[in-house]
Amino acid sequence: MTTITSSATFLERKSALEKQHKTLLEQKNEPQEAVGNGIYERYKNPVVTAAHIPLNWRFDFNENSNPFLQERIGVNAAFNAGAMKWNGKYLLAVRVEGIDRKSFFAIAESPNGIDNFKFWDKPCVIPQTEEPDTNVYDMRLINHEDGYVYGIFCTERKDPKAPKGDTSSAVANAGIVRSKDLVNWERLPDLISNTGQQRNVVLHPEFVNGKYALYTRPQDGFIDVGSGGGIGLGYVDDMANPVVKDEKIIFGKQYHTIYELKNGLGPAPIKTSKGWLHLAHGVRNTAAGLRYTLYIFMTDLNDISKVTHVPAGHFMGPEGIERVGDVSNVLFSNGWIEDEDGTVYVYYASSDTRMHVAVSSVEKLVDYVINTPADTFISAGSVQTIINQIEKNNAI
Ligand code: M1P
Repeated sequence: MTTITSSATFLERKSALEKQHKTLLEQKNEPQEAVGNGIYERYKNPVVTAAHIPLNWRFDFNENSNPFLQERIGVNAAFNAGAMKWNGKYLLAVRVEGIDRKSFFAIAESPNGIDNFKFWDKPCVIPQTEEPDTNVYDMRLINHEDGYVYGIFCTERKDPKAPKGDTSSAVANAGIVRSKDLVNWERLPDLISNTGQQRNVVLHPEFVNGKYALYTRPQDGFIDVGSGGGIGLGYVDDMANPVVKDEKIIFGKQYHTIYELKNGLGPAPIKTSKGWLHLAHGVRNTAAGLRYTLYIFMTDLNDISKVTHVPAGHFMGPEGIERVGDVSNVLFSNGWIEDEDGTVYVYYASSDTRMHVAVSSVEKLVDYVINTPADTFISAGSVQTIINQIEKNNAI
């Protein structure tokens, strides 16, 4: 590591900064463990962090206006990225959060999906609706069969009904953009649904009976989902007039599970010969605050409202350094990529701070979702599940 003293010249600082940044971006990544769980391999280094943000977004490199080469625009975190393969490259639509608390989207691209992620020249410019977004985050990228790439994200604005003096209550809804080149985005109206607030809205990649199908997450308040919640499914005739009809909960929250308090869909599902594979997050409360873990479930190929398989417990929970960050004890994913050979890159963020990758395959994930025992919802049931496995092993 290059150490730079306070007496370093402008040029010395610039050269050291550039060297440090290049080293970070070109750092090779490798799997964490020699023998993992057989389901996925976590990779050692985060794939994108705040430190990956281009230097010219953060520093004014004019010595006259910035003689000390100070960082003028700070970045706090880079997390909750949508993902897709595009022109042979692995893209992440990263939620970049400035130190001013504002999140925005920026595309980072890698040649191999596991390292060497570099941001495109400029952050994404998202056109505004009549009522500007105060904050935008957590974009899902969906390559829909209608020929557009959709970006569905959360748009947050101050709650107009908040009592005077309440300067933090907000209203969350789904913002919608679409593009054919991922550079020029067309803004469509925000989602129109019957619930007060929506977050974690995802578009199904195929038409269902000629309609767009949207996974939703209705909620009563900004943080609390209230008495409703759960992962919903509804239909829209025209994305240019996104009125959700027939919204029904297909995966509700449930007592004493990892999705006891709330849940939400991650990226758009992957189609397999056995059903649609879904990645979601589940939230439970603990004495140390909310704990977010990732779980997987499968829905029927011909009836996407029917959940067919749900392994017990989490698919991934926060480990090691992942446990700590701006919002600790959180794993969140809104992006995965299925490669042509069936490899699946699961991009997940830890503790609202940084992005990681875990690598699996469609075959492994289907095996996991179908053959992992389901939750019995009581301790005695968990014990019986273990005894069944011991006896099966004894019989070999
Ligand atoms: O802080 C954890 C996550 O909280 C929200 O997710 P959810 O709506 O499911 O509770 C989002 O703000 C998400 O961005 C964040 O990572």
